Amino acid sequence: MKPNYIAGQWLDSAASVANISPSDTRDTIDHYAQADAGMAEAAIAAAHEAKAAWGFCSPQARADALDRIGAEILARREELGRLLSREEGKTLPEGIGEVTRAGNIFKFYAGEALRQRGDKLASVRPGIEIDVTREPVGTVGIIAPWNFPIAIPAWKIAPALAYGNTVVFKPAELVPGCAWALAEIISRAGLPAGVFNLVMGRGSQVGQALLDDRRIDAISFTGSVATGRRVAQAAAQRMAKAQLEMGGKNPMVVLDDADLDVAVECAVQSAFYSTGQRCTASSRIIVEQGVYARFLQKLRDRAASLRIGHALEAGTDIGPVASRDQLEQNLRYVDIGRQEGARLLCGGGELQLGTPGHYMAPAIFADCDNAMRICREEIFGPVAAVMPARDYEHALALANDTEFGLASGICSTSLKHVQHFKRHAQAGMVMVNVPTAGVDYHVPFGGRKGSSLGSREQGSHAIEFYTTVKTAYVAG
Ligand code: UN1
Repeated sequence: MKPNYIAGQWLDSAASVANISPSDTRDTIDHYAQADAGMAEAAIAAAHEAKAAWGFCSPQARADALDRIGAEILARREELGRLLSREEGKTLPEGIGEVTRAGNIFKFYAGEALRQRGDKLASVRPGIEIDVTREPVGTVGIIAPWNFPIAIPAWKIAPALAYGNTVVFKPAELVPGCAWALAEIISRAGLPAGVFNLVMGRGSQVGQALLDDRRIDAISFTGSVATGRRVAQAAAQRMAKAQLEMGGKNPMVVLDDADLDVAVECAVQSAFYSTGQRCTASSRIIVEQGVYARFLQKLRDRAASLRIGHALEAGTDIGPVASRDQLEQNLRYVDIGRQEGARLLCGGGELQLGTPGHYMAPAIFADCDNAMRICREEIFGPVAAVMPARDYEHALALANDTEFGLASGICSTSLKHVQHFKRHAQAGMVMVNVPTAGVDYHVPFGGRKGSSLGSREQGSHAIEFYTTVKTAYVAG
């Protein structure tokens, strides 16, 4: 059994869960300890105790630790990428890519630890000086989703540690493998005991303890809208700082003047790669009427060429769905789309392949209406809803007609439309002639409306969440 890591100790627990590959349900990766609320409490106490040791230490110590962690992740990217693909189901190149991203994130924040600046201002009163500095927010509870088993933990844990916070990390129940491997690397990086804690377990036990305990000063969460809402409510109840990344229903607009090969590639990558399991996936493809028929034909041909298969098999383009529950949800939405009158162009069914896994043929619905549930609710699977638009203005209106606002894409060669779209898309991120999914690691990530709450993740903007500002007045 792989144990939890609390107060610098590896701790077994009475309960454990098996980590099973979605590519082949006969393949058990390992068994992982399941903490109860008591163990979560012990981790919170340890992180709380360790606050001073880490919050006041030299930034050089933080930079060195983060650099060591990043270097080891990068050195082991093939091995960890394999583990990631095996447990989550994204393809091996995607898995290795994600691990590389995680390593780079730690390296980036190693540098950020040394770049903490403040402001010095003249007071309006004579003889007084003011300085404005940042301090760690304290102990951070990190709740991560299953679709990026190492990159999302990295982009929360690395800035938390860089800016001097202590951490209690609860990974998603479905993917403890990468979380455990990451914790094991962090455990050897020279942090004082209690600064970083791994608590694997159920949301109702471990997650709830993080929400309720006053010693958790801030909570960073990525996951579903429904859980996000509960996190926001619990945080507001006790005035804890919260940062939430939730769903998306991201549009990809294709105008008549687009390079259609680029547009089809952007659509296929955004909608289907990583099996559509990204909050940045394009699930609404809005196509101007002049190219509508041609675009659909090309999209269908390209989708037909995708190889669905075992995540670790060379040549696989799309791996399995991550779990049986998720596959069932996807199939339910395909039924809903049919009942709503959308035209199923291809895919949408479960596939039986050489190994028993959760395989699904990517689905393309044509002639969708933006009011349909398949255009309004996040499915989180390889299901694309294509709809026609009369002109650019209509396409923009459809793109913005959603309760979400994470990423918004456009494929066009018109500078005028691209510039207008960049300014008027109601989303935290705009992508022009590139897929909506697959972001850089050193720039802000986040959305508007129902997609996100709180300040941005990633890049130097992460400092907003992981620090608190102090204004000091000093009379000489
Ligand atoms: C990406 O598209 O590269 O859960 C990142 C998610 C997002 C991350 C997407 N928070 O899918």
